[in-house]
Amino acid sequence: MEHIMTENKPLTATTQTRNALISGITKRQDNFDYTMTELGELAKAAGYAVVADVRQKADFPTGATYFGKGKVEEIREAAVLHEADVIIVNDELSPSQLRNLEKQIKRRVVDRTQLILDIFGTRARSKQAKMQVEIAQLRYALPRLRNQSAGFDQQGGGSTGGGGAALANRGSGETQLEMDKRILTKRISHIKHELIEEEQSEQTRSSQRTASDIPTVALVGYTNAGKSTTMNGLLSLYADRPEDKQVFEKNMLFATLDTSVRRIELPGNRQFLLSDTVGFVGKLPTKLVDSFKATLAEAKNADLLIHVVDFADQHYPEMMQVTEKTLRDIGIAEDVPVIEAYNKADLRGDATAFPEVNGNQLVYSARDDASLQQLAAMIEERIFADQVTATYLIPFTDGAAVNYINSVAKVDQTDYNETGTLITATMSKAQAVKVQQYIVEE
Ligand SMILES: Nc1nc2c(ncn2[C@@H]2O[C@H](COP(=O)(O)OP(=O)(O)OP(=O)(O)O)[C@@H](O)[C@H]2O)c(=O)[nH]1
Ligand SMILES: [Mg+2]
Repeated sequence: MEHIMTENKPLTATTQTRNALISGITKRQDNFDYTMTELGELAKAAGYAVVADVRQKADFPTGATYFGKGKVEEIREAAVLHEADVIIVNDELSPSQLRNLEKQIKRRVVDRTQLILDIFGTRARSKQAKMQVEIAQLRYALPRLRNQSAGFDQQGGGSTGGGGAALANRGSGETQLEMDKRILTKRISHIKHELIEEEQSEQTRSSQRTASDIPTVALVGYTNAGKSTTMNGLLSLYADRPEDKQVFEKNMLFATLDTSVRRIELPGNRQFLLSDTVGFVGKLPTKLVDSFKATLAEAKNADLLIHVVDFADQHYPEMMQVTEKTLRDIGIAEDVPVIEAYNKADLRGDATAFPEVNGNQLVYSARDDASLQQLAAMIEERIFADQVTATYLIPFTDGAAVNYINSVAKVDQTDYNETGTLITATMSKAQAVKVQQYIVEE
């Protein structure tokens, strides 16, 4: 079964750049041009050079071949002319559309779903992310398995798409196809099982966190918006421990696939946990969203979301819509408060002033300290909103309560009298409940 796994190898390291033709149907999408630009970016992220672009103006795809007859021929000719090895299509194709197109164009066809799965496959680093991506890839490949060769090279490109050809022939009794399907199905349930075990240990970790009463804040948003850069900026100003590592940030799509959680400590012992999450993109395959639900659990359980937006990209409104829709699909409660954080203000040509706050919106740059301080102040205002300030008289016999207050609260004053320690402190209601029997003044 190992040979199925090899599909996860980085494309660029093992294969030279392949030429791709990108293609799509306008349908009735307002933002069609943008989705094509993005398809080109996704292709580059997967290691392709985009050499041609063919579009069809139509309201609906043609059933059997997705594109109309004339357009299929045009794509075939353009592929020959521009020496494209691979045809990339802007939608998810049905298994038969994919097969028919490959037969007629005599090139490997990759749909948008496959492309995104490929990128995720090359970016996944942690065990959990790798398993999540592999499940999504296998679920995509299963209905697309087929008997040998459509008469062209199906290998390479790092995809599971032509999986049928990649499996060894074990012969006898079962057909090759049945055998391949059985192997894939078995592998899917095997990884699912492992993943559940992994997630359970993960859940224990995050429930331990909740138990510690520390509020959690999650950075969410479109890929490349600047979530990781924002996390790193906040870390460099407010890291609780110097050894807290910076997360990976890069100008590429899907730089982050794993959720990282770091502890931030604002002045006055105001701690919270900040998590950086996987970015979203238009038409993110539902299978992939499903598999990443566990990773995104951090966002789901958050007390506050920071929706990071690339304000320097003219398509930011569409990106915000996609993000909001994806969050709904994941089942993130609509009542979780959100800060809309319009990032990269420094890159806007129109001399946008920043940092600037307007209600729950912040225009800022993740590379600017004043901006990050402003963001921290907004976070503080929201997650520590239900704080109570009180004076506690703690008998000398309960040193643990004193330690607890010192570790979670913002302590305003400490005094001693003959019966115990008098502390005036501010902390969340949830924390205050634990020492409420000692309250002498509110
Ligand atoms: N000029 C400028 N560049 C920024 C700013 N914030 C982020 N960037 C750059 O934008 C690129 C993407 O940033 P990341 O922080 O990796 O984006 P991300 O949202 O984590 O992206 P994914 O992990 O792919 O979802 C990087 O090259 C950053 O250096 C900013 O405020 N100004
Ligand atoms: Mg990132």
